[in-house]
Amino acid sequence: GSSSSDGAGSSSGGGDISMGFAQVGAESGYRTANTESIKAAAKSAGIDLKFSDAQQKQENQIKAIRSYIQQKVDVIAFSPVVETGWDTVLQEAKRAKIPVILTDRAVDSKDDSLYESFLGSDFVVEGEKAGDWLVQNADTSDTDGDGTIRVAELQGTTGAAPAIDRKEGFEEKIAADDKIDIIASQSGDFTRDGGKKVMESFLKSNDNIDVVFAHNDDMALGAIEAIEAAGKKPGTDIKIISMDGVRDAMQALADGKINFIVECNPLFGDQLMEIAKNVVDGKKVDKRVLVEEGTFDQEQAKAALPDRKY
Ligand code: GYE
Repeated sequence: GSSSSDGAGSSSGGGDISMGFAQVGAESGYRTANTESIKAAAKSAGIDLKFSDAQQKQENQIKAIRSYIQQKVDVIAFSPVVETGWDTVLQEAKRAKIPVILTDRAVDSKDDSLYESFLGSDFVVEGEKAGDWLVQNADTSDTDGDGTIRVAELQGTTGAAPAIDRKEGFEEKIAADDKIDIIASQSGDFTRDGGKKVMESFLKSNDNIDVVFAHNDDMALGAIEAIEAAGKKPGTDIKIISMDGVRDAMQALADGKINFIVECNPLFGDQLMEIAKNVVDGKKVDKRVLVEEGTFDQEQAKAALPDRKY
C-alpha cells in the first residue's frame, strides 16, 4: 500500500494493504453471507481487514469511516445503509487521500469523484424481474379469482438503495397490467421479525391479499410465519415473490411456500479485494462493476439447492 515500506519485493498480491470495511449490519441472510465472503476474501488476498458492523445505523457507519481515516488505512470500502447523507464524510476521506469503494448499495451524491468504484447488483433490474414474473403469472396469481390481483409489499430499509430501486423496477413493470394493484406497502427493515410483524398487520386490515412482494428473503420468511398463523397457505392462498436467494428461502421455494425468487448475490468478496488492490496500486478501475445473477422458480430452486453457497 501507499504507506508500505517493505511491500516492494512481494508479488503475492495484497502485500500489507489495509482495508477498513463498514458493514451495514447483520440484518439478513444476504448480509451474513456477504460479511463472510469479505472476511474470507481479505484473508486469502493477504489484506489486513478492519471490520465494523453498524447495526443498520448511518451514524455508526460514519463513525467507523472516520476512525478508518484516522487509522490511515490504505482503502475504505462500505455498503451505505441509506442513499443520502454521505458527502461530508466522503470528502474527509478524499482530503486524507484514502480511496473509497462502494459495495452492494449506492450513494445518492452529485459528486462521483467521492468514490473510485461501485461494486454491486442493479436493484432496479431486480425489481423489474419480479414485476415481469407477476405480469406473466397474473392469471394464477389472482388467488381469490375476483379479477384484481392485490399485492402487499414488504419494503426494505427506508431510504436504502435496494428498497427504493426494487420498488421502482417492480412498479414500472406491473403498470402493464391494470388488474395488478399494490394495496399495502410498508418497511419491514429487511429483517425476518420486521416482515412477520408488518405482514400480521396487513392480514388484519386486508382479507383479500393475493400476492406478497418482499424486498428480501428474510422478510418473506417472516411473512410466511404470519400467513400460516392466520390459517392461510403461503405459496397457494397468497403467492410470494422474494429477493436474494438465501438457502432457507430457496428451500421454502422448493417446498412450494414461495413462488419466485430474484437472485441477489452477496459473494463478491474476491472481486472487492481485486478492485481494492488495483485502486491502491493506482491502476484504473471501472466506476461501476455489476454482480451477475439470475432468477428461480420452484423447479429451478430444487435443482439449485444442493450446490447453493449461501
Ligand atoms: O437484499 C437484503 C439486505 O443491500 C442487496 O440488504 C442488499 C440487501 C439485501 O439486508 O437482504
